[in-house]
Amino acid sequence: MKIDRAEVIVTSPDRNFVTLKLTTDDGLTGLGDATLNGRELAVVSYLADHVVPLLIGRDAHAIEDTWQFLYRSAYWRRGPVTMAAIAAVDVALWDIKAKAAGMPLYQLLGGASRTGLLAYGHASGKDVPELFDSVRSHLEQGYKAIRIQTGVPGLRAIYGVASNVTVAGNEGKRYDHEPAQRAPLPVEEDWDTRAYLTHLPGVFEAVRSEFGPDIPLLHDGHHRMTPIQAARLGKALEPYDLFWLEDCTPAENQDALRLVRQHTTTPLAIGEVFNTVWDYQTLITEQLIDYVRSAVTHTGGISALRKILDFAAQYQIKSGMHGPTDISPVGMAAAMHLGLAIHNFGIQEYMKHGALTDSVFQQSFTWSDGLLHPGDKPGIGVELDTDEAGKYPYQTAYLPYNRLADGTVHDW
Ligand code: CS2
Ligand code: MG
Repeated sequence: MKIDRAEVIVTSPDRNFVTLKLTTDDGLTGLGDATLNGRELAVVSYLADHVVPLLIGRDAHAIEDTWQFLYRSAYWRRGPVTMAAIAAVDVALWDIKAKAAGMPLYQLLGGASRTGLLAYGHASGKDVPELFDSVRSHLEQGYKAIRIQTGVPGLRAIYGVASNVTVAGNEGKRYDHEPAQRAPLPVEEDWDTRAYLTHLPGVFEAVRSEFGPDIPLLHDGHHRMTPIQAARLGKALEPYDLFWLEDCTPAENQDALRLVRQHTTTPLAIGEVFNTVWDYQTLITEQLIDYVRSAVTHTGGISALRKILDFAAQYQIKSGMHGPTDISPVGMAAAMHLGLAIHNFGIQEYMKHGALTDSVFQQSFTWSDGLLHPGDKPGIGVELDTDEAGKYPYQTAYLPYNRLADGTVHDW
């Protein structure tokens, strides 16, 4: 079975998505997500100009060889663009192989290790009353775990608080999930770590007293603290028993997490911006984290993320796959199949895509009683309606960036 055709499909229903569609000489098709939020066109070119020409005529069953060929023959290794492109090829080939076998992909990955995937959603509010409304809404939607993000007094616009984000043409809509804004330039947000560190423990005190001690609560520090600040926050949040504190400090310097780990027992999740196992090596071998945050889309695909998670399993570290709306329905489906099969599954991030996105991508996953399941259709269970996709051309959109009060650019 040979790869006969490879198409890079860019569509922007609710946001920009990049999808690779492979077709074999006997008519089977496979999809892979190659969406890199804010840098989508870089991956489009990497795929269209440098990968697609190499794929035509290759054995579609040779997934591992194709992965190794694309990784090693490029000479220049790693990086978000390269690994998103390789991920798209990898997932599309797994989709094809599972269709050829007549099985849902998770069966080829070892079969189901659980009945469904615990998922968490993003509750947010510019203040505590608005946050409470969002938590109640997520509980009503059936979420059994909830991420908590709020505004900080004195700060104008802040990550993760939906009401501060207005996507052009959607003014006034509440965007719980789409930080990338459709505009020619990135939007500037403001930040003050001291104000944040002072404010946040009181927010979790209020949430726990309103909603009780049992519901798993998560928080995303979004790379903004120094290690000692992260240690201080982790310690301050211990009374509120978080499921995890995410991206507490930039982790290019993996050793920085040693300092955080020394000071707090709050579980730590890191890795959504990582793209190979080498980004995790110290974090895993020294058990400096509790959850691997990578998405299939950003880490070289199912073949690569499976290896990372099997490595992490030896150190009692679990999966916490990234799943905001900039992971497309194809990327989400790949995550669900992998998450269902591995033993060390932890939790799956699940931000619901918009209606327009759902009209472009026909999905077969289920969401019930707080659990996701990829479904049992052969392959990954997603089809892309190319006519619908064609209605929504790419629109320039960037993630915001931060400046401090004195104008210094800061991690967003
Ligand atoms: C966030 C993301 O979901 C998360 O944990 O970190 O919303 C992140 O900001 C976006 O995926 C960036 O594209
Ligand atoms: Mg995050």
